[in-house]
Amino acid sequence: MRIALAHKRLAYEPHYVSLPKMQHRETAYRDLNPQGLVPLLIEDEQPLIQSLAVIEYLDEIYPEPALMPKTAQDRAYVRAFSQIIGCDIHPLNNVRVLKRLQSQFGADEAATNEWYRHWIAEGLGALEDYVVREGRSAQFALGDAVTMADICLVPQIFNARRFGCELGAYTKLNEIFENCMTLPAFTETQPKTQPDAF
Ligand SMILES: N[C@@H](CCC(=O)N[C@@H](CS)C(=O)NCC(=O)O)C(=O)O
Repeated sequence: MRIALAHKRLAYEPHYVSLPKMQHRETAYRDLNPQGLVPLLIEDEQPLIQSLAVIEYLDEIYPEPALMPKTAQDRAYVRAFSQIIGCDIHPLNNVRVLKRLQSQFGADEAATNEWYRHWIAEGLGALEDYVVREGRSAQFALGDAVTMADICLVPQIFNARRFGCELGAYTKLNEIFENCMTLPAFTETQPKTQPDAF
């Protein structure tokens, strides 16, 4: 979401919610997001949740530069790409899931990392095949303009690197990642630029 805001050059006031300190589970935060998950955007006193919904909202209200393509076919592709990450990869490797593996099933750090890497390999492997089969990508996931798909891919690659995943096989995804990382919207929002990054 921060990448979308940066890409559209939208000013906002950041508030940091610490996951290690479990601030996302505090009542005050849950009053805004009953799921107790980040990110959250408040606009006109209205809390907006779920990254993909918020990115599409931003694109509707602030259409330039567009993050969703013009044709229905391309939009279906961008949504499918984004949902492979946001709905099928990320939820399996979210902090609360990894913690639950440890607390309920006694998984140690090695087993947890193995779980993480398994779902990355399965998810990104399928995504690489999908992008190649579709043949719609060029510099970015769809052609030569940034879309929601790129905004989903880059943070997932950063996260996978943090867990030491082997990413060499994903030629097309790596190319897209490197192209994104030449743009200020991506470099200015990468994890190390966040004051509360851990
Ligand atoms: N589908 C939600 C997922 C939100 C989510 O899981 N965010 C993570 C951080 S990237 C989180 O808050 N994790 C806290 C936890 O798992 O306890 C979205 O796209 O906004």
